[in-house]
Amino acid sequence: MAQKKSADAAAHQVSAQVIRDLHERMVRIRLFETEAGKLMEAGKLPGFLHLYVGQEAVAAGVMAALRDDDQITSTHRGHGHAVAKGVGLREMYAELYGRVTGACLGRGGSMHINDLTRGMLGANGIVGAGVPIAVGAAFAARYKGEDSVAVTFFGDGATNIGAFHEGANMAAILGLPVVFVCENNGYAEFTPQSKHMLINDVAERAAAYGMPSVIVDGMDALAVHRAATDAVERARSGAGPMMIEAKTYRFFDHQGVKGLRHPYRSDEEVAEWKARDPIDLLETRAVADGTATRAELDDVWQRTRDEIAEAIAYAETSPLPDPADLLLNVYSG
Ligand SMILES: Cc1ncc(C[n+]2csc(CCOP(=O)(O)OP(=O)(O)O)c2C)c(N)n1
Ligand SMILES: [Mg+2]
Repeated sequence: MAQKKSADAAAHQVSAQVIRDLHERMVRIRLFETEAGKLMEAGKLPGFLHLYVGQEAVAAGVMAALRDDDQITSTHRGHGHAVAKGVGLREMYAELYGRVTGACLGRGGSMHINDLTRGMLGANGIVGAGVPIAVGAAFAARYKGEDSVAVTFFGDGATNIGAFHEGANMAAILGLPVVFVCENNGYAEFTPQSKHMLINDVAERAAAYGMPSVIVDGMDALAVHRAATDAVERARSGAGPMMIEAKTYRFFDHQGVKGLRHPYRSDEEVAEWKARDPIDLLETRAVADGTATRAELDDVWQRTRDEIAEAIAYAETSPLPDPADLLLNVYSG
């Protein structure tokens, strides 16, 4: 089955508009996450926080290739996908705070953020569980005669889970419009990939289901965007599912902000990946080729900072759910 290394992203001809779009999505994710991390450190957020910082090019590159009516499923590390798909920052922060104005009315927290109106079918605390949901969404779209595509994001570790294999096989055999996006950050919690599978490239697993795959530099938003554009077009045209494996890295720990006392990653390894910060890479390229000036890029950061400060204030001043409503919305029908 075809499996190819992605061609040089520089050969990917995109408009200045797309580059600005990718940049804006990545900055929104970065600032959303770093501020969420500070709130967690300050003891303001209940629950867990799996930060997405470092992996922004994947969410941005894929989402910029989607239409609004395309649908996605996400993971326990899902804020980046939600932000990039256009879920409101106010509703997201309010959910992290457990407030009634949150995306799940304050009942779900970080790992359940969803917004069906934006095609965000949900983060998911069960590793691998988003895969069959996306397959079902793609089946439903085709059944209804719609031409939307479903994208499922999952980690390297998730590809050891049965749900991934069942979903991949079913999508392939039914020729469904699903794009499988593996965000290979090299670790499942604290276990390096070499200790949880015997292959280097998760993309090899696609071949077992007769699905083509491509491997991309997950720190390069343009490379991801190129691969996603191809895979989405292919799926939408009826040619079936495809897998993209994006090699990436998370800059924070598996969960939370502080590093472990006994680090499982060397300082050198972390520094090497941070030197390829996906936002720096795109900004350097954009300034060098004249797509944007430094002042224009700085303006994006400032506008986003203001928007985020406003969203946090909204969340903080929102009420907690009323205990009398405890049994409401427990089941979905
Ligand atoms: C079914 C299931 N098994 C185990 C866990 C505990 N767990 C949470 S995240 C995680 C690692 C997932 O690794 P990966 O898929 O690579 O995602 P990453 O955290 O690297 O983004 C595990 C084992 C879980 N949440 N669900
Ligand atoms: Mg991982």
